[in-house]
Amino acid sequence: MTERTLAIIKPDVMKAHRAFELIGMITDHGFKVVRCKQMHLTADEAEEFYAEHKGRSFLPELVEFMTSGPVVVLVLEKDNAILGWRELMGATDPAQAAEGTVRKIFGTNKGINASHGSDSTAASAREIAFFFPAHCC
Ligand code: 3AN
Repeated sequence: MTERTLAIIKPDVMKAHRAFELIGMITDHGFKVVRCKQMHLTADEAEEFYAEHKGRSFLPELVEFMTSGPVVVLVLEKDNAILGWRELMGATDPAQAAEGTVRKIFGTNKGINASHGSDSTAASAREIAFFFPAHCC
């Protein structure tokens, strides 16, 4: 079934000037990029986006990292896009990620890990609406 999922190219990849290399990897794997924008998240936006992690010890570090520079936010479309993008990203910790995955290639550690991907249908709907409200595009 054709699905849409939300991807974020995190500030580490942007700082390394490798965003287009990563987008090329995404399209080479058959994903269509149906929305795309660069933005610089505020701390409020990052906290709201990661609301499910409220109270976790790593949240302040995560918010600091996600607001440390621009990100690129994309909506990807493909058959089974949600699981497919999670698989292409690899494990949260780049050290545990399989060879050839985004986090293995672009990530540094569990916090600085190159990309985000929605983890369920409900999350993809919430996250796509968060960044691309219906009126905007
Ligand atoms: P994933 O992005 O693989 O779904 P989650 O949902 O467990 O991982 O965590 C969301 C984000 O929080 C991760 N992408 C990572 O950047 C950060 N994170 C998760 N666990 C840690 C940790 N132990 N230390 C630092 N950052 C973490």
